[in-house]
Amino acid sequence: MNKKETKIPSDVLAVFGYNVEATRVKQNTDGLINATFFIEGKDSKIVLQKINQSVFKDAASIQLNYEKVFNYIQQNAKGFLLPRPVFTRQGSSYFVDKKGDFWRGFYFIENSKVKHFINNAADAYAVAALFGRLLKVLNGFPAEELHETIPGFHNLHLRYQQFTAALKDGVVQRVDAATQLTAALQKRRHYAALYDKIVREKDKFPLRVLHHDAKAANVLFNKKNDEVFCAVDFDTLMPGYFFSDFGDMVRTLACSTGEEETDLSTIFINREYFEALLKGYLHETKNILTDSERSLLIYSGHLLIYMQCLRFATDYLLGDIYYKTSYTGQNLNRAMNQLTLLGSLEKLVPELNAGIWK
Ligand code: GN1
Ligand code: MG
Repeated sequence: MNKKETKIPSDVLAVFGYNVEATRVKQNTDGLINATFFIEGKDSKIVLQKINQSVFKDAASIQLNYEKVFNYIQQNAKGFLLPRPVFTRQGSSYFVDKKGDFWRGFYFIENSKVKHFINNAADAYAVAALFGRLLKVLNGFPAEELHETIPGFHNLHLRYQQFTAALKDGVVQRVDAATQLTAALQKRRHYAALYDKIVREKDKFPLRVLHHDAKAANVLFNKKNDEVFCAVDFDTLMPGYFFSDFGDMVRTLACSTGEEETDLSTIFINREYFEALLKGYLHETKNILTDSERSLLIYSGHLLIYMQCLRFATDYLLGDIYYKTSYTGQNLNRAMNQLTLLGSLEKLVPELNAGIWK
């Protein structure tokens, strides 16, 4: 999918309480799925987003999930900061415009900034503790009450099937150009088998509420003291398994460089950050996770990086229908980047106990 500039219709601004003349609009180009804007009016600032409805087929379910969880946290974990949704004049947390586009907003958190990369282990610890706390504060929330905003989102079995189907039905030249990548992915099928085992053993691996996009760019830091403020982007908040958030943190915080890097020789897992993530996450979750979850936690990164690699590879094979791209071959490069990262993690955390993959 090619990146496109999006304009905000004036009725959308109006419904969220902004007057076109008195409002400053700036587009944020981060993010591979939704269109994001900073809106600054006379007395308030919000982040307004147009939800990608080919990815989120039932966009309202995102808002319903978020409202439930937001209210639950307000009542049960007051000090845990979350972005406050903006309600329209009609009292809804979203608006569907004449074209059918789906809009929603959050109040901007003053003095906040995003770090696409962290530069010390203390940040890794703090971000992991934040997502650990999220798991902890939602431990009593009934996971089954949440919609699966993207069905099968972190279902590695399904992601492997989609990849296999793309090898069969994908663009022929692309299938031919990616043989090195696809062979490496097929060789690592055991990660999908580990996922199957996790799903089968329901008592050992209970369904939980996870963020499902626990990456560096989805955390706000305080500009003044550099401390972690809160997590953002809860669109994929839904029922899932223990490995998702920790795995995405390994993928995006313990890596030497970002997923757009094409010089593969610069991509590796930083051991110090990996260990800090583990300490930070366990500090908050050790009394919540089951013994089985705790013992597999160090393989979360393997599962998530493998899944991300399958997803980029699948999108490349199918002709770039899901992720935004700005050049041909970008999804192939992203997949090669993730495969390299996975190779580095496999060296750092080898399969200590080969039995776990069975
Ligand atoms: C997408 O929307 P964004 O950029 O936060 C994707 C994640 C991927 C990520 C890779 C709904 O996240 O799952 O890990 O790109 N979100 C969706 O950068 O597919
Ligand atoms: Mg996201």
